[in-house]
Formats: sequence, structure tokens, C-alpha cells
Amino acid sequence: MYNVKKLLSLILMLSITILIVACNNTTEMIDDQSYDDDNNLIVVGFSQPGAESAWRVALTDSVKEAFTEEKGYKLIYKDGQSKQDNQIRDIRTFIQQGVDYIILSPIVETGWDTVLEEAKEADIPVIICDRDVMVSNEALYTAFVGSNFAAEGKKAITYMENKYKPDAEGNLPRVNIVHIQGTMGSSAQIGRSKALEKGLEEHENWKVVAEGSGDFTKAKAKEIMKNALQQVHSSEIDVIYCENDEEALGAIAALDEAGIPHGDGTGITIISFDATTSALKLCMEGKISLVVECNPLQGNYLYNMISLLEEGEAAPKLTYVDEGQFTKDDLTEEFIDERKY
Ligand code: GZL
Repeated sequence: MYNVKKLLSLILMLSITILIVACNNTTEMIDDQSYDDDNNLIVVGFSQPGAESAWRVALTDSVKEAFTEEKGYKLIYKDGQSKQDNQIRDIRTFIQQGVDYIILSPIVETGWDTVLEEAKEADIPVIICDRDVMVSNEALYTAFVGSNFAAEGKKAITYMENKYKPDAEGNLPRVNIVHIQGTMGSSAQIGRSKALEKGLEEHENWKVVAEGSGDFTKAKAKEIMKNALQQVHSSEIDVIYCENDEEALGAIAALDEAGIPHGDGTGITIISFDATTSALKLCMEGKISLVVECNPLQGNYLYNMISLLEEGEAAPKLTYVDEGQFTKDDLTEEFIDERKY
């Protein structure tokens, strides 16, 4: 009797196992079938590092608006949850699914060679967008579409040089800077930080009095600013150099909580990057002095790039998106309301 019961339980466990395995395969088959249904659509895998900012969401929306089924595309969007490992996993998934193109917005510049080699072996063109990659062989990706972060940083430094000129007697003004960096190792952070580093080398009166990475988020930037105010009295701060708008919002939240005036007519000048609506409104109010644009509307640039490739044309290796800069005098409510992000 005991053996029969044991045999029955063994058969039951075995059948459950077979059922689970079958379900998994079915899941993958459903995925494959869904792509089979799309065999007349061009399938594009889009790997985003995360959704850390309004800017990042604007880039995602821009790409989704460009690659629609009406225009002959199926877009598969993956959010890397701010981890490079997740993005690498997502790219491998795209390769397994046999997408036609991969668009990658890399969270950091390095660590992509292996997975880009896998995409190349699978004969899947990869287009880098937004931030850049640092690879051993630039043939590992087809093209880059994104920002010139060095130029963005230069705009901010030029603004500071014009604002903090020597006086009539040649005396140099004090320029004490709180530097809130973006995601360390991202090309946005590297470009914007390098510009400030160059400014510090060229101006003996410029000094960083506090520094830390806000990881492009409001919450972390607020903590960096609160820590800075522990280290340095606000009367000793002249500039807060925020490497994106979310960080500027975080710094402002910390200043407001501490009751510290900032912006026009005070001793504290805030500089930011991105030019999202919230930052432009603060700039118009004089709270942020300069906003350097970082243009997330890259969907059409990418669409045109892939259209060229679809027609068998060579795509330009490097395309910088158009970007400007704003101070209070450039802004009106109508102008801000008309912007797409
Ligand atoms: C820059 C982009 C940056 C933005 C931030 O191209 O990668 O990442 O400046 C975003 O807002 O988080």
C-alpha cells in the first residue's frame, strides 16, 4: 500500500513539474507568436536606464511617439530601473527576441563592449541615444544621437565667467560653488563636471566648497544640499551648480526648508541643466539664473536614422540634437506652456 501511495505522489509531482515547464515554454511561445504576428512591422528594442526624471520620461515619450505601428514599427520599451545590469539583461532579451534594431540610452559610459559584441554577432544594429558609450571599438554601434554635454557645460561656465568678472580695480570676486553632480560615470555628468573642472583650473577665485552626486534625482540632491549647509554657512555660498533640473529642485527644497533666500537679488545663484517646464518656471521667477537645455525630444532624430538604415543608406555616426539655454529674459508663460516637456 505504502509503495502505491509513494508511486502516486511521485507521478503527481512529475506531472506538476511538466505542467510548470510547459507553461514557461508557452509564455515564451506567446512572446514569439506576438512577434510572428508582427512580421510585417520593424521591431525596435528600446533600453532606457530608468525613469529618474521628467526629462527621462520626455525622452521615452518622444521615442514612443516616433515608432508607432501606423508608421510600420513595433517598439519594445524596457526600463532598466537605474541599473546597468538590467539594461544589459534587456539588450540580451532583445537579441533573443530577434528585434530588428536596438536603441540604447546607457546609464553610464563603460561596461557595454560584451553585450554590444553579442548584438553585432546577431547582426542587430545598435543606436546609442541621449548619453554616450565608451567602447574599445566604435564599430560596436551604428550611430549616436544625443547631447553634446561638453558644449552644455561650456554654456554654464561662460555664463559664470560673464557674471563673476573682476571689478574696475581688477579684484576677483569670490565664487564659492556647491557642485551637485549627476549619475557618476554617465556622459551627462562627465561632460557637465569636466566643464566646471576646467573653469576651476582657469579661475583661481573659483572654489568648490561642497560636492556630491545627486544621481540626477530631487531626493538625493536635497540631501546633498542639506549636507552642504552643514559644512558651509549659506553666506559662504555663491553658486549651486546642479547637473540637472531635478537636482536644482532638490537643492531649492533644502534651501526653502532652511529659510535661505536664493536667486535674483540674493547671494546664491543656481545653475541647472535640462530645461524642463518646472525649471523654466523657476527661471522666469528668478529662482534659477541659468537653465542649459538638454533636449530629450530625440524620437524623430532616431526615426530618421532608422529610416535611412531601412533604405540601405549609411547613417551618420554622430548626431547632436539642437539645444539652447535660457535666462529669465528669454522666458514667458506662453513660451513655457508651448514646450513639449
Ligand atoms: C542627459 C540625460 C540626463 C538628464 C537628466 O542627456 O541623460 O539624464 O540631464 C536625466 O535629467 O536623468
